[in-house]
Amino acid sequence: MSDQVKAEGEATEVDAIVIGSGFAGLYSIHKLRNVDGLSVQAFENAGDVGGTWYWNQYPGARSDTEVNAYCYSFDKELFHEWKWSERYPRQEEIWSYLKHVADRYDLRRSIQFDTQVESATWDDETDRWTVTTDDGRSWRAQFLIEAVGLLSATKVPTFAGQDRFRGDIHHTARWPHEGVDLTDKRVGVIGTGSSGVQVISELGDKVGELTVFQRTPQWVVPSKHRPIEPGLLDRIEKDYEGYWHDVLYSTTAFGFEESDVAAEDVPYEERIKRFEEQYERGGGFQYMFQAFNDVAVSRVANAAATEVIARKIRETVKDPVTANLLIPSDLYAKRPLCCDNYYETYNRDNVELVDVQHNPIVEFTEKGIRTEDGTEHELDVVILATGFDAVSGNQLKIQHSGRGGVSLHDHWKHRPRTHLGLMAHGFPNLYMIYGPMGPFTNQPPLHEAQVNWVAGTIKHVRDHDLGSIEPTAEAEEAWIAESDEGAAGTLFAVTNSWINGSNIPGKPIINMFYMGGSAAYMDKMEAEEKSEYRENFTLGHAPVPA
Ligand code: N01
Repeated sequence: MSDQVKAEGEATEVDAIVIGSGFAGLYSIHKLRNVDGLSVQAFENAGDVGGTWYWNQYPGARSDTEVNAYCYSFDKELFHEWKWSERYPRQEEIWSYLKHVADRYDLRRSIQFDTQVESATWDDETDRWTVTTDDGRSWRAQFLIEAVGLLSATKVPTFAGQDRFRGDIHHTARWPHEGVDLTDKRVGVIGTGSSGVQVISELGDKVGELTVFQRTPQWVVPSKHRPIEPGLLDRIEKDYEGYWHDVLYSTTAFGFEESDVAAEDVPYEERIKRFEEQYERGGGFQYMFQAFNDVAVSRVANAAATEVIARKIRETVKDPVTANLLIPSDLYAKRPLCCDNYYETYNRDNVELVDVQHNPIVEFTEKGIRTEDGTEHELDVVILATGFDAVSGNQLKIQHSGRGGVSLHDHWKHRPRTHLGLMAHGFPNLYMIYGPMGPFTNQPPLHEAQVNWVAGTIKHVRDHDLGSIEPTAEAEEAWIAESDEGAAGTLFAVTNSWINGSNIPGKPIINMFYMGGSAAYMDKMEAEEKSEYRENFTLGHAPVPA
């Protein structure tokens, strides 16, 4: 089919609508339009492609996944021709890569930028979604692919008196593209997750004064950033399919060898020794999954992992009071993070750590931030590194009306509900790339795998003229039960973070991931495909063909 759109009534009709143009959205457009020949219209609320890497231009932003697994795999030529310069590339480099991909595969002509999709309404008679955008237009398509980002809807807390602050306030994930001159400024950072840790480590020696408002410390290991291992990318090219197969058929899809040894099965001294060695090699997911295989499930393994990090914090941070404040009291069971120079930053004379767990922020003043002890911290700029309404946040910004007029808000009132983290019962032909109860893994390889699976279902529906595909209520229920059971066996389930929604006041605190690992997840998708979607889906209005 051609790439042209055809007008029908007031809405413009295409085969598929894609929302988002980050890693997943760009590949969706390429796969459906360039490879499978569908007409595709994409919408992007940003001014350019890039998704996360468009928005997160804060100082110090970089990937904490090694780049050999943080890129596309679908085209070996692309892999060969793009020369990454760093093991953990900076935001600028990843954004350039995604812009290059958009140009190389001529994707921009299908994307309308600066456009927010406001609603999506399913029509059972015609098997079409009608999508409205904030420019007042309507679009129709049989298939709707939402690649709206797992960590994209920002969490922006409002503090008393915030409006009267005379300085500037910037969220890390909405960082001004023209940059912010922080030279010699008095800068406050609220939040010490991945974003905060990166920004703090970057700014220590660049600003006048840095005040870190920490509510909950996180376990940080160094990334041990270094150039890409010489010859690594060439070696990957020599067995390209084998390499990507191994990435996908691992637990985390991070592209490193994962341990098959349980820390619980080795003596204490051996446990500590291995974590010490792993700490020196650097990398957050590596620290959690490369030394041993039970850090996320065993309290014994977890305690050994944190014992080593706590010791390193004490060795690194000269002031013992500050060191103690930086040592978490909870488990090592948030999304593991890594950053060089983080704890060292607190040894600088111009850096102050304020413990807002025990001495909370009371208000913003004209000059800065006042904490409960009465101290007014004078600031020129406040950086909110306060994170995201993760996983379901962006999906719920769109007003979905599914079969029978049921809204996604209602369907997800008590919790997000999906089958495979991809589709929801009552919402035919709607695909959520990396939606709730999707796999807890490195994302780009799984984005591709999910989009390929989606394309397979679309082909099946079109080839058999079925009109629509949708998971059954039973399949959705079973997937939630399986995901919850798997997650309940992990320590993530008992640790507060965005992973279970506990960072957003009022959001249901509930499992939002399939924790069975990438390989098991791939098997699940393949099984659906092999059964021609007969087991867990309703195909069209008719009973599933025998
Ligand atoms: O967000 P977070 P993030 N008052 O939710 C604090 C990915 N990512 O943007 O824990 C005071 O982890 C909050 O404190 P608390 C990655 O997957 C990747 O840093 O709620 N503090 C916490 O310290 C990551 O896991 C990369 O007590 C408040 C912080 O803000 C995910 O994004 C880089 C507060 C939020 O931490 C999210 O990371 C960046 C308040 N009212 C992000 N509200 C890389 O690849 C929140 N906080 C490297």
